[in-house]
Amino acid sequence: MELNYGASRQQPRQDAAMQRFREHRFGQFVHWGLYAMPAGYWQGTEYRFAAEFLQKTANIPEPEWAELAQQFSAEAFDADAWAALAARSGVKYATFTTKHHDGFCLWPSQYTDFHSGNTPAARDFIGELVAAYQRHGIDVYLYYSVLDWHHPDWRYRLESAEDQQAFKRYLDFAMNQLVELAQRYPSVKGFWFDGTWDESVKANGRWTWEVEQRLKELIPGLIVSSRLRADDLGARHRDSNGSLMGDYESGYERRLPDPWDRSVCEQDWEACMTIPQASWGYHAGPWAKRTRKSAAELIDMIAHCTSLSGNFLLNFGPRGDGSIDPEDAALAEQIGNWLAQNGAAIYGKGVATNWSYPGWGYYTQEADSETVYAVVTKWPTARRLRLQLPAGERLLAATLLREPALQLNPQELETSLFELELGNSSEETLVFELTTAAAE
Ligand code: FHN
Repeated sequence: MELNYGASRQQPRQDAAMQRFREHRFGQFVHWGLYAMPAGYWQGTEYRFAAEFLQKTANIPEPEWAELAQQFSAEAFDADAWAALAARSGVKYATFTTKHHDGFCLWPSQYTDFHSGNTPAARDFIGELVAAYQRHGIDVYLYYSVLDWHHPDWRYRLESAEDQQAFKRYLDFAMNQLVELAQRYPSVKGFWFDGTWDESVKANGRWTWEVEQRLKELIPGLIVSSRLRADDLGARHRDSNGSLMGDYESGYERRLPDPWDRSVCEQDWEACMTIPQASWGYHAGPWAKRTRKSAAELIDMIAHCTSLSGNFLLNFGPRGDGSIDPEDAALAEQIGNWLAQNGAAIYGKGVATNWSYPGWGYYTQEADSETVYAVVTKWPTARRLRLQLPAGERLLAATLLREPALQLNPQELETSLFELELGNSSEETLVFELTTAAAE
């Protein structure tokens, strides 16, 4: 089918910027805004839903919500402390919400008054974060919600000529803000879009196409998530011919592809994940605490994504005063400690093409390299690990990555099937570097 605003390519990008993104494998998502102050509570009631949706779940009139900006002093905000923690957690890139659905901007935008410059904090948080994270060697991406509950011209549907005119003004406003972001922060590596699922946006595939082109003209090499795009007919992520729009698939939200589904490796992709069950913004309630994921569960997800050549973007919701919840900070350190010892199996790695999903964890491999890593996240109760090698190969040795002096000698059970005796080592997530050779 002939499309004017469909996919711009049929194959994954192979330029250096894309290769860099692909090698990162682990990133930090940050959702921070006015919603971090009420943190899931309104007038003493706990709302057990995503904290960044509180304005809707608690039916708070927009003007009342907007008044929160006058309390936003963020006295504990320290961009360098966030960046230092992120670096210790092992992330290679970070994606910050510049404007979430409530329309509040974390930079002093010239196109609205509803921004962080007009708060008691009077700061350009995005500017500070971009500078601090880059100082710590972390690439920065910017999240932007097209959906906007604050702007008078936002429309969910276009049912009248008036809607059409208003929404046209809204799209001009959003384009202006996006150009403003690209011009203020030209060192960012990409844009992550959200809030693009409504009929009004789907009817404007051309605008989504123009946004992608315009931003890429302003920042060469820029990477744009698939969530921005709609085609001529309103198809999202993938155009009406089935081709991916944008540079990578960003539809995996709080879910991962099946670990045996190799079809996802045909394109670049990223999965984003919350620490609690379903809140991206900081939620102070017991509901959010009860559903927190452990470091081991999150490390499993990092390895899971790597084994399918995808990136994992783990969300943090800092508190309203700008500090990071100590439990989140501890989790970040735990993940970072694991990656400091085992990162060789993650960074720059991807699918081990000829190896099938083992069930007890994941295999990862660097493209064109012989070395395969076995990441053991689910311990077999018998403490023996079965490894089914690709036909025609045999396993010579398995070296514990964090303790290279420890080598396990594999036992051959049948052709291409080997077993490792794990002994009594503790049940943490272990990584073995495998040495293989062609069977004689
Ligand atoms: O509604 C948002 C949600 O608050 C959060 O920003 C996530 C992140 O992927 N995106 C939306 C839901 O798809």
